[in-house]
Amino acid sequence: MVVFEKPKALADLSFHYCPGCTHGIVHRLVAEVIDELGIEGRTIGIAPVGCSVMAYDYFNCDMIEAAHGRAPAVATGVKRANPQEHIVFTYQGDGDLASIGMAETVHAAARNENITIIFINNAIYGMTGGQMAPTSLEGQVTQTSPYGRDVKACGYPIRVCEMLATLEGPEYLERVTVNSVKAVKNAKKAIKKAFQNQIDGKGFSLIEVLSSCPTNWGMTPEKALKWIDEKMIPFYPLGVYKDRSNTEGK
Ligand SMILES: Cc1ncc(C[n+]2csc(CCOP(=O)(O)OP(=O)(O)O)c2C)c(N)n1
Repeated sequence: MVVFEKPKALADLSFHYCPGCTHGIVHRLVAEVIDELGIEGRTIGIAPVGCSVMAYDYFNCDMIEAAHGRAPAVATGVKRANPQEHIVFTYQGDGDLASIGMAETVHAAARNENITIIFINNAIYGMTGGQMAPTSLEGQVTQTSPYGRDVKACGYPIRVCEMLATLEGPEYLERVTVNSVKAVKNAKKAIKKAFQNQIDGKGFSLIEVLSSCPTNWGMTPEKALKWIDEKMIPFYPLGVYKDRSNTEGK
């Protein structure tokens, strides 16, 4: 009896990500969801710039490369070109989504574009060597904040889900993580719902995944997973920030 196999939506390749990086886990979850929803033939992924730039090698569905931060704009075009058939997701880092691409993110959310966004928040610019990101925490040591992020000089970290939740547009916003088995299961549920929303025509869904970057955080993979619990979650609480379909208690 087969109890465990690679999702069909993932290519039969080894990931190039650093040891302990959680990009691979999230790739797998997205691929499992594509398999389970039976949408591989109609799914198009948009990977912009950052460590996920090689994602098109790993997913078996069609993939498009977007300029840094511009994935929601490209996704908008691809989705609107054939809204019945195309299932479109973007896969973006925090430097990408919350810095250079913040305008695209906010306006796609405000328009309630019927797309799915997977937002990898690892609190740092991974691919370029660990510079401060818009989501780097106060006091966090990075290549460009060697004495720790000084909010007087660099501003405060941005909480994307909370900010987007102030807009009327978005259908569904949830923040999850993948640093434990329980968390991974929950992340998959959220990612599946975000794709299902699109299939049901409900609109803009964004799943923020608190992720690790042991290489640029200068930690072991194990310590990095603990750092998510100890440092990231207190500032970026997990949970659903908006779910228009859930009218319970309203
Ligand atoms: C227009 C443009 N500006 C800057 C860069 C350089 N650049 C490449 S990746 C990156 C940061 C990516 O960080 P993030 O989005 O957080 O993703 P991660 O690598 O951490 O997964 C930057 C600034 C670029 N490729 N294109």
